[in-house]
Amino acid sequence: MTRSEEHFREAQQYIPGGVNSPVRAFRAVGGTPRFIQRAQGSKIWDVDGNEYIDYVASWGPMILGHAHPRVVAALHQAVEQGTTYGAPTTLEVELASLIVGAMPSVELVRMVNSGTEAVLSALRVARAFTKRDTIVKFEGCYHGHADGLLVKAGSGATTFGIPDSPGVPDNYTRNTLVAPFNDLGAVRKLAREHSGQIACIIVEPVAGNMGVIPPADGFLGGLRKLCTEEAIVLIFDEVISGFRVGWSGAQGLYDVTPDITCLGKIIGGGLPVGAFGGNQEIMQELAPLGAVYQAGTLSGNPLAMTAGIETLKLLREQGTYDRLEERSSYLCTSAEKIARSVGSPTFFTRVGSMFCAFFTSGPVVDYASAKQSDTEAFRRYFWTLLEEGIYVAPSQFEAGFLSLAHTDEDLERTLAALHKAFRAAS
Ligand code: KE4
Repeated sequence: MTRSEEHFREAQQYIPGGVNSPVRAFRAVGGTPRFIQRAQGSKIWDVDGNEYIDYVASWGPMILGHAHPRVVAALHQAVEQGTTYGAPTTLEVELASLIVGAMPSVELVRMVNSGTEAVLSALRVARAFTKRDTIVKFEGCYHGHADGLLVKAGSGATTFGIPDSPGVPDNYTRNTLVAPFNDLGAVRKLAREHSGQIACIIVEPVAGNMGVIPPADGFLGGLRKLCTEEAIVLIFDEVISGFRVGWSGAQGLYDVTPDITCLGKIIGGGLPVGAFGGNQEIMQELAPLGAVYQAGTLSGNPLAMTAGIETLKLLREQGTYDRLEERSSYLCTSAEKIARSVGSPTFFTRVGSMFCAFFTSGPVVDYASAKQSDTEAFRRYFWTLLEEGIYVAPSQFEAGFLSLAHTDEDLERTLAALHKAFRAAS
């Protein structure tokens, strides 16, 4: 028995399914999840001493690579000053100013402790601001596990085939309308049918929870136009894409400005952080300025702020996104050639350094087409890669991520392993 198997058996005695987040349990691919001992740069090591080149990046945050020396040093210094005070600190102001400077939609930003918390808070503010209750989301988009959003969610919910989670009362989702991603006509139809009732439309501007699906040309701009015409709050959930696809996220890349932006992952530099921000008019609804209540014991805590500040400062340095773009393009273009050479029906998508290989001939443009993927072929692909020391997400419906720490050697080793993995999948 491997140590991961031993630890997994023990973990299941104390933790539901042995994990603190379902997708980590490897249920979609079978087998035993690897218990990770440590990580450095582009590598992670499991408790059996196996080394892997990591393309999960803790589901997105680790864009610099793991344990970046500047982040570690800053955390060492910060922890000597105490871990949390429950009082204002200059660190919160520094991270907030970095976010305001980077994100066109954000004039005021509130820190929270997860992406879920950022989204549920943003929905509350949007409903208060518009005095409307109905929200629109997109099938296959995942915005965390807040009750009203667990409707045809992506990520683990898709992996588990639980489009609607038990435990969510019907009246919690009665106000949630769902449209297919990239289908502007469907959204316009909902807006007509529910005219004057829709508080907000929330979208992952680059879908990252049903695999990676870029927005169709005109989709985001069309949502912006519709929301402006109907006085609907447009929320970009940039928990993944924020600071991933560019310094100004997807809103900068596609030049479409939402009313509220939700962030997480990268802005915490590997510590628990979420944030939501928007223009002054909307954000002033929030206590203590306005009446919308939202709070958090550890919101803006010094350690998470420190890791986030150091991460963003490093990302702001010249050429980081050009380097990520160039290397991600090389990896994915080469992988596509390999898949074609072995006759593996795959459809590749990529935006910046987030990407996906769907095991279907495609095209993949929304949840329905993503679900055409052959998850059995994906399972064979996953396990072949893992045995070759390449660690990708244990689900077809997640994103792959490249970091600034991945070396040329990492990419060449990965491409060699992909030859075997695509053969195993086909
Ligand atoms: P958290 O509550 O997990 O910090 O963030 C929720 C969330 C919100 N919005 C988007 C676009 C997200 O992708 C997420 C969380 N992403 C998943 C991975 N696809 C987290 C991994 C997990 O659930 O363990």
